[in-house]
Amino acid sequence: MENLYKYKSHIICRRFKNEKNIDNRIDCFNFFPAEVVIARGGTVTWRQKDSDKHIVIGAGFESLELSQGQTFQHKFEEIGVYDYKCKIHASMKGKIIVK
Ligand SMILES: [Cu+2]
Repeated sequence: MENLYKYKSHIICRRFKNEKNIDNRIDCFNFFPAEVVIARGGTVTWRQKDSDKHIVIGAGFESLELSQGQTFQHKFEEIGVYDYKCKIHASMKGKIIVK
């Protein structure tokens, strides 16, 4: 369990254990928290706080081009690990772990 959470130098990860709904912010060219654990059937909400536009893309989900203030939601029905990134800025990466 413990090794599921990795701390990266420029990204702060918070722990969410079996929470149903997660708010995820896009800010300063980072996904924060970059890695979250949710329960199966949970929804992740990405809140775009950055002045630059971003597109969230992962296996089975893709947002529109998000401007500041916009949000994107995806419900995760299947257990698994979902890596995602920004379609515009490849260095922006995140991970959703669905249990
Ligand atoms: Cu981006």
